Amino acid sequence: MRRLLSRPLAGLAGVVAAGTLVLAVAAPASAHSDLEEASPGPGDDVAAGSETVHLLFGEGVEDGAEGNQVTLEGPDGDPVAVGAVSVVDDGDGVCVATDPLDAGEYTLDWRVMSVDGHLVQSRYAFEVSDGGDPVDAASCEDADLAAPEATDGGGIPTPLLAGGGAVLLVAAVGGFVWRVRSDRRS
Ligand SMILES: [Cu+2]
Repeated sequence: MRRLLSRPLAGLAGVVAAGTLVLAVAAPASAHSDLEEASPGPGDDVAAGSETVHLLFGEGVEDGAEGNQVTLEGPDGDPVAVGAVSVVDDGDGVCVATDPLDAGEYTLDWRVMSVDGHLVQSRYAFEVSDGGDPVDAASCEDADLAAPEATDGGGIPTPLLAGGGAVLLVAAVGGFVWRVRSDRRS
């Protein structure tokens, strides 16, 4: 009798062990705050005049972390004013206020500090049109969202832009001097 029972039990133990192994392997990949839902989301077509973005993550976002940021690039690559990130959904989601969006193609860059200490980021594109769907941002309604603030575009720090300009200027002056010299030689 004991033997008859022990076989199915051993089989069950094997299944449990195999399941634990699968979970252990899968765990690191799901530990980050990956984007699970968004509105406007990737590939969405939302109504012109929308002025809220809601992102929902698979794990908590560190409230008030300096790394939390959403930037938005509008038609023709123009930066759109976006407010500071508010953490909602008991820590799993974020909301930002934007200037009212005109029709066109948009690229959204998000970056958040996951509660596991990892900075995660990605980007996606969506469309805005007169016939688009309303943004689903119910989670943002009770949040006291920061007013949209204009950025200097693309989230690139100003010193880097200034540095790039200086390099271009040096290259231009260098090229001019070289041409003058080679003209004199001929
Ligand atoms: Cu992580």
